[in-house]
Amino acid sequence: MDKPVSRTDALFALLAGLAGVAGSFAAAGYTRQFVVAPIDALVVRLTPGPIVAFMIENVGDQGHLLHIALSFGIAGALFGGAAIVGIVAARRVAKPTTGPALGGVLAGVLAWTVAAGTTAEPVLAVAAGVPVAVLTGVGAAPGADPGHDPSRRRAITSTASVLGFLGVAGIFGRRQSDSAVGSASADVVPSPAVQERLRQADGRELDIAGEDVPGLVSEIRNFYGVDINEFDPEVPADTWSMSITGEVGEDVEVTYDELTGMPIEHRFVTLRCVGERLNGRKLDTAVWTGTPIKPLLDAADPDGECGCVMLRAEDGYFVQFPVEALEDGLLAWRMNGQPLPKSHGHPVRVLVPGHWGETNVKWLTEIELLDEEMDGYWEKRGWHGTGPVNTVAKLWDTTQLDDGRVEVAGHAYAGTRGIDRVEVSLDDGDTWLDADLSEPLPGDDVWRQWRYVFDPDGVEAVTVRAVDGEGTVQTGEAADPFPSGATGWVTQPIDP
Ligand SMILES: Nc1nc2c(c(=O)[nH]1)N[C@H]1C(S)=C(S)[C@@H](COP(=O)(O)O)O[C@H]1N2
Ligand SMILES: [Mo]
Repeated sequence: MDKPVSRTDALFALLAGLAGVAGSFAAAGYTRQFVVAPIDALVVRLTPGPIVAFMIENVGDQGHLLHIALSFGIAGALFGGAAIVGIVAARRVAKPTTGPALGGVLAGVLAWTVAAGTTAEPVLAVAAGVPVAVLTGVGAAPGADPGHDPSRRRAITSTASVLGFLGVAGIFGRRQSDSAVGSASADVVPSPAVQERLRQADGRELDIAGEDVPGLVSEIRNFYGVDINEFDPEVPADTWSMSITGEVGEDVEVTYDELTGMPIEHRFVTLRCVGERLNGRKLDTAVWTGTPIKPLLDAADPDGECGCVMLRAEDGYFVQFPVEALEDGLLAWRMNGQPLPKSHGHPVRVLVPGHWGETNVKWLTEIELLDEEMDGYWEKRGWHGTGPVNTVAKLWDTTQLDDGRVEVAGHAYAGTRGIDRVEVSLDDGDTWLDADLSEPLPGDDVWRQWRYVFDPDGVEAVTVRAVDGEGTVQTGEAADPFPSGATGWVTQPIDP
């Protein structure tokens, strides 16, 4: 015991760290009550904008693994640190039995404080504190068997126990995750009105041979997801309410029951994320059920000087844009006839026609009318993603047909400008040919499918571009997603 902290002590701290995180997971599951969740939220919010933009553009969808790994590490280190404090304190007491017991209790209380303090869940925090306390006590106890290397034997048994504990905690934790709000709800039968729209979309789909082009309505499980949370907010519908505040004649507050009692609309609406690559897949469409936002706004009687509004959400997200854009919006609580899934904003989200995904606030809590423009969450980080979407034609599938010809297909989207036509070039942009286009679906903000079949002889690449409903051709000038959304034409090489 020359060094204040020996290698065995460090091993026990590591085990305590693992066991504390596992204990918290066993009690809370992969939810916001899990000790890693608030730490991760903090890590995400503190990461500088340029790093976030770099990750979105270059690491893509797996980027979240980096911050979640860091957050697991921080949580483990905090519990491990508590164990070290306990072990050192136990040595100070220098009584063979009471020392380790006191050290264990001290470490347990510290670990409990960390878990309760970060998650605000004192009851669930016990599940992190107890394993840390036990491992600290064992780690601090002097050896009982003089014939063997006592600390080594204890270390081996403890490691084995912790591994076993991790397994059990994993099972319990998974069960907790599944029962979190929304995710456990079974499919419901969509209302007849929604079913009719789903059939309508089905009927207007092009006959595309390739498998990689989704239908005109995306399946919920395939619908892209983008938000600032590793752990989605859990907001029960019966406790939800939303307020319209700030520069208004009258504050308005609505509960879920009041909202869903208002006039109902079912709309086809397409969403697209400003952060996606030119030919990326953060573009999807659903049938959304909700109520128009306009009557609620009118009731609040906005009189702010900037004509702008800040939307806020349960996860701390906020975004600011013109009230005018919001006036055509929908407050939605169903997606393809299902209750809005947790990951898409349960119980209520906003849909703003034709604007980038980031204005479509999930887990909405507040609409604040402003006097002066302010940056939203992403704008603070350098993005310009609150305006209308860029026009894009995606080339998501290239398929060799049985007769030797080649089919290219995808979706085209231009927000509320609509899609007038999609053009394909087989000669590097010299000449353009009209692609087949799916019949438009009703609504102001819906994508269309396109398809083109050609003889690949002598063709090296296919380029595609859309022309919007105002007659404007999708710009051929290439730009990265950051900060204003990708531009350019999608080109795919054709294998000879
Ligand atoms: N509360 C909240 N709403 C949010 C976000 C968020 O991080 N928090 N992300 C926005 C972004 S950037 C996009 S692209 C869309 C994506 O919606 P989806 O996940 O339902 O596809 O949600 C928007 N709404
Ligand atoms: Mo986005």
